[in-house]
Amino acid sequence: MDKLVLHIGNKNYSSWSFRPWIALKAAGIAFEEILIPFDFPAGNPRFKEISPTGRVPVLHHGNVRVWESLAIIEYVADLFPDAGIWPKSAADRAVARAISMEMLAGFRALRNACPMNMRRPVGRLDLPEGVTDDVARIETIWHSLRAKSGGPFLFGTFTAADAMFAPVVNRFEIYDLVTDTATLDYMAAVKAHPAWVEWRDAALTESWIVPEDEA
Ligand SMILES: N[C@@H](CCC(=O)N[C@@H](CS)C(=O)NCC(=O)O)C(=O)O
Repeated sequence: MDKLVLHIGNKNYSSWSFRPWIALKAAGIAFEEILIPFDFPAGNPRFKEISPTGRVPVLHHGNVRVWESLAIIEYVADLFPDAGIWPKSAADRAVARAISMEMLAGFRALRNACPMNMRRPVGRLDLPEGVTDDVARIETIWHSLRAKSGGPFLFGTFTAADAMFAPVVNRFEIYDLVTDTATLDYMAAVKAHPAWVEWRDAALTESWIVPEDEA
């Protein structure tokens, strides 16, 4: 089989790159990673060469190009159906996909006001309207799924659903958005995952600064 090549942006900032990257790593799937930094004021022209949308992440697999974080995860899950990327039961998979799509399409107030930033020291912001509602909805999702599965992750073991919410764990922490013990327990479980640690450690060695992501 051709090798999987995942193109990503800066590990410090690129939340959409982080999602498929951590899903593949956690599932033990081998891939090559090519990091293209946002080190130009108007984006990096190389994004347009590798990705139909000019955005990362994008997966190259032989002649196949897959863009959009969730589509990349789905493609790899199709290639490796036994890797446990999605939960085992059809009912759980449906819920996992539903909340992943909520993440992809929603939580805009939180995503816009509170960019992922692995090296930002913890500190609160004046939050615009909508962020509190986004945080509450995410906590409801996390609590109900972990109560049902028994944790430590949303569906017990780490799945693509946890991957889709991984950047939110960083946002909740660095902008000091949550205090609930069950929420903090879930965040601790995600942050202790070896794939999270590998990404974060690499992010901390990066020197690129993107001013618009420094909230
Ligand atoms: N919906 C897309 C979002 C991709 C996206 O917005 N990527 C950002 C980086 S996190 C990007 O490539 N930005 C560069 C640009 O817009 O020039 C996905 O899920 O993959």
